Amino acid sequence: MTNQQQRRFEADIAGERAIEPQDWMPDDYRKTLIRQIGQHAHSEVVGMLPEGNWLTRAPSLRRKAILLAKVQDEAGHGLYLYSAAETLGCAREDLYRKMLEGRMKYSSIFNYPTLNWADIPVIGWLVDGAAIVNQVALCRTSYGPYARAMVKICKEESFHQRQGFEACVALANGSDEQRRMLQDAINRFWWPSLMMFGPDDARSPNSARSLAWKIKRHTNDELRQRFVDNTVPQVEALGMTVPDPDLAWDAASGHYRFGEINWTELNEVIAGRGICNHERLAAKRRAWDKGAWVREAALAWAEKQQRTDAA
Ligand code: FAQ
Repeated sequence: MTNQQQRRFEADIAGERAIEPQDWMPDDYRKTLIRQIGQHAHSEVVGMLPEGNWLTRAPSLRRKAILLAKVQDEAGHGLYLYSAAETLGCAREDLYRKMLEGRMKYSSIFNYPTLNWADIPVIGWLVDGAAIVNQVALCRTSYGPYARAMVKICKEESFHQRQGFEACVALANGSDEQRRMLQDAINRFWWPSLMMFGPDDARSPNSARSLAWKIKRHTNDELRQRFVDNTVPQVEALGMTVPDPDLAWDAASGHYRFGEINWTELNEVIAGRGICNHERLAAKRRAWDKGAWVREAALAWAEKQQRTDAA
């Protein structure tokens, strides 16, 4: 590294010019991006499992077609993100193996079970809703390939969130049993959705540096507050309630105040001791092993093509 390279990097960050793969960057900036983009990619592909669980049981052909499209979109998001991570010089297979071995994280939210149909609309609405709040901010992240991947991903997440809310409206307008199912799903997914934004700012070891490098554009607590402010009126519009006795509108600040998050629960889930951690990783390991023949066949085909092209 020369002083000139370091100065140019800092000037690009200060001047809001995207850092591109061929540009010089500090080692820790590269490592932070590989960690965050890698975890983000793993979340997308592990996130297919709770919803995939309901593909064969969606209540109508229309709901099934929408869910199938959504789950496929999540696979696509994973692929864009693995590609963005690869521009930083890491191998996709290496990242993926680390996730399978429990050496890389994925979002805590996907370690909760989907117990009944109402969980699927609620995931679309709350989980994709939380993801959008975080990802809209990441459209302005300082690393070019990550920011560009986010633009397309946000468009699709926005469709996911709307289809989720529309399916929630159908349940809210349905029978007493359907309304009970919807409230139960909100009760189970509300707090885990708030946990998606990470630990509070005082206990977020990566935030200060990621904010200075403009990898993150807002703190965990700022984005969590934005999500609560966006979402509480939607819960009310559905005629449902938020499972938080401390939730209150604070006119002075123009924000909702909410109760303390169960940080022990978040830490336990992140540490691999959530309800579904074992099940999720086992499913991904099984898929990896079963897919070995596809990877071998693709490699053999590529080698054959290369020989043909060279001849
Ligand atoms: N779960 O210092 P911080 C989706 C880890 S959306 C698990 O605050 P940072 C769409 C964190 O990695 C979900 N781990 O960390 C979809 C760090 O660990 P490390 C994915 C968590 O990075 C919808 C440690 O705790 N979205 O998939 C969580 O500055 C429906 C300390 O935390 C993204 O990944 C958590 N909730 O901020 C798909 C967005 N929170 O590596 C399918 C991009 C924190 O130091 C179906 N990521 N940790 O050991 C980010 O914005 C950031 O990485 C944060 C965490 C905000 C998640």
